Amino acid sequence: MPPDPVVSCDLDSAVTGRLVADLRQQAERLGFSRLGVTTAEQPPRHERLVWWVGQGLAGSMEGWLQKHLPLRARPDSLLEGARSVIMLATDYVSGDDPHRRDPNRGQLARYALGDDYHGLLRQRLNELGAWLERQVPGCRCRGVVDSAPLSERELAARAGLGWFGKNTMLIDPRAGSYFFLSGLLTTLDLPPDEPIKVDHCGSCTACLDACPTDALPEPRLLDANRCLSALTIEDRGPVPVELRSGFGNWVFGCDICQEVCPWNRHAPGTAEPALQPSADGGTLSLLDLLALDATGFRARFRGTPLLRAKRQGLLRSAAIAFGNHPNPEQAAGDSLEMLRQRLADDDPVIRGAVAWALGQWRRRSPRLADGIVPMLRGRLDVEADATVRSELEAALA
Ligand code: B12
Ligand code: SF4
Ligand code: SF4
Repeated sequence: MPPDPVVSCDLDSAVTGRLVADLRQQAERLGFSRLGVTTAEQPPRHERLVWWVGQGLAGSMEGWLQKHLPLRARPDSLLEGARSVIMLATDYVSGDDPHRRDPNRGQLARYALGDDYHGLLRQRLNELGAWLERQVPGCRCRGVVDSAPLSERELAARAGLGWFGKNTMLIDPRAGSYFFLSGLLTTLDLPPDEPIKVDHCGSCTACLDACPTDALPEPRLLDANRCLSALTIEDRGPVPVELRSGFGNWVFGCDICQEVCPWNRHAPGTAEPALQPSADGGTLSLLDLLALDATGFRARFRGTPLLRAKRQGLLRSAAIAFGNHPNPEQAAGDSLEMLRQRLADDDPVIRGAVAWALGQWRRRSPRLADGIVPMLRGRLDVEADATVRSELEAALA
């Protein structure tokens, strides 16, 4: 079948001015917080993205990002004849959990407290695209929310939705950085918005100073090999030992470089029901997490962003968070028995993380050490996996 003809949608400036004003209203009605328009030309600093991936700074996402670099350079490759990209911001922060600093509980990134945002934003993008296609018959639209290789942050910066903070987040001077981005490509030629030219970070370095794993070695440069967000959500396998203490009690994502940012003090937040925290609030009991088997994990997190970490990732991070507990004797109670059970988990990555956590407790509490050492030795007697054996030996050393 021949491809659809590319319908040129040149409108006169008075008509596009009215159309964009109506588009803003329609986007707001659908629940988007802000909107900016840019051209479908190559995103600014695309060469910087190529350099970043080439330097190995993308961590485990390197293969995926590398493969799509040519498409990222050409937004119009995602929709034939695309001339504009409408970038949309959706605020997501929703109250706060008073138990965030409770070391018996695991912290979740604020974006992940409610349902998976992809479904919500996709539905809104589809509605906005359908609305636009009705206004200008012949024009075509395609919505993207992490679903296609679009440099969302770069395009949103060019569309005036924020400036790049030193933490690499896009920050809106009125709304901070707790917002999702999504894009609507269109064949319409819409007047682009102006980017923000001022660097509002000034001399502040709060995010660089606060990052617990030094994942921001210099302003606007992130090393995904060290970022807790990548380590807890994307990465599989054992976490490098030297980064484990930086986890604190984060088990899914990390917001530290946003929490310390002064521009987030007045983040507007959202009342959207789908983005509100589930019954547990913004944290999860570490003990409950470690109790989950494969079926329990799927049932508990179906429809939420947490599924992405898989059981291995979430339980591995929960074990590391237990290992970082400042008062193991207070935590021990039921948790020590749970850690003993997980030392025999089917997944070697979870077994390894549990061995590390027990080693941390053993070192910090001579009282607990009496029970922990035989536990570790008993496991070492039967353990066949070489990596887990090294973890057990290190925990006993
Ligand atoms: C890969 C990815 C990650 C990776 C890498 C993050 C990163 N900083 O690159 C990991 C897994 C670590 C990650 C983490 C997070 N992510 Co993420 N991630 C993405 C994704 C899929 C691609 C980002 C990308 O292209 N990175 C490549 C690097 C090179 O880009 P960059 O760091 O942005 O670098 C640019 C700037 O630094 C800029 N730059 C460099 N120097 C200079 C100098 C000046 C003067 C200027 C102006 C600019 C500038 O140029 C670089 C090249 O583009 C996007 C979605 C998308 N499709 O775009 C979401 C996205 C960026 N992530 C998002 C979120 C919410 C997060 C987290 C907050 C989640 C969490 N709480 O755990 C953290 C934040 C960590 C952080 N500080 O960035 C949001 C960001 C929204 C916003 N307001 O910015 C996005 C847009 C997803 C979405 N659809 O909403 N993420
Ligand atoms: S998300 Fe956390 S680990 Fe990643 S750069 Fe920000 S503070 Fe550092
Ligand atoms: S914490 Fe300071 S340096 Fe970092 S992004 Fe916010 S304003 Fe910029």
